[in-house]
Amino acid sequence: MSLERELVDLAARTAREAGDLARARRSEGVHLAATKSTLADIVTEADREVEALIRERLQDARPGDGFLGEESEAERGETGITWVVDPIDGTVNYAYGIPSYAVSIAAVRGDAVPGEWEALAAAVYAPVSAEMFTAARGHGAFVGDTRLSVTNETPAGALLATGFGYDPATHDGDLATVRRVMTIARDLRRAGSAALDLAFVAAGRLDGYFERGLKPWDHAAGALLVTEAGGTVSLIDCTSARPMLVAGGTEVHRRVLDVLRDET
Ligand code: LIP
Repeated sequence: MSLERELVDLAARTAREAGDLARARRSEGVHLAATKSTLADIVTEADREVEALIRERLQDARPGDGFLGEESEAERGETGITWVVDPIDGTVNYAYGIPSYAVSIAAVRGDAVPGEWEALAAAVYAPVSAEMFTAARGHGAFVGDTRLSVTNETPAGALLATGFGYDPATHDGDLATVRRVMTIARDLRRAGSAALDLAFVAAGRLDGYFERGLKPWDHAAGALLVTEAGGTVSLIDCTSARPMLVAGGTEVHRRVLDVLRDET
């Protein structure tokens, strides 16, 4: 079995167990553990418990790998492989009882820096729909056993998704960006989970996605789903505090980039 297939099998097994724990905790009632960058940037006790489970399972299976997770200390490994993990992506949805949240687990080779790493395997598991999105580098992207493919034709305009950060001071600028991108869109969705937005682009349920200010764990797995489904993903303005991620079929990706570049 190739390394990529070994990693994706481990990622999927772990994501499923972690997602089922998250769903169980949600049914028992969610407890706020802390706020982070702003009052809106929350972490629940379930976020921390789920990440601890993921970390333990991955460490047991592959001791020596690195780990970069949203809720715990980063750890450099010695195998050249780092796990990039968002235990509950869509945390605010999760806290409010909105079912659009997912466990996002990616295995990357090289430094755990977006744009520098080589993503090898990805699993995005949505516990409420029980949909498991997976990709192994060079082997395609799937939901369950169904192969995924991005859209290419958008005669009525592109169905796009985006998101907004937790800092209200950034909302005005992000809305100005939305206003510009809407010139090439048929409509816009804002579901609240970058991992699921990217999985939906890979599945052809969205034509494209753009968002400024994502963290590495928000997009590490979803970006591989998109590229293994035939799409393109770019991270621009990388030197800024809030890089912009753009994902889609090649034509939609290009058109969004063109609009964003006209903005500057
Ligand atoms: C979330 C992203 C979402 C973004 C939110 C937040 P979290 O990640 O998935 O796309 O709009 O601001 O960053 O905080 O739920 O892991």
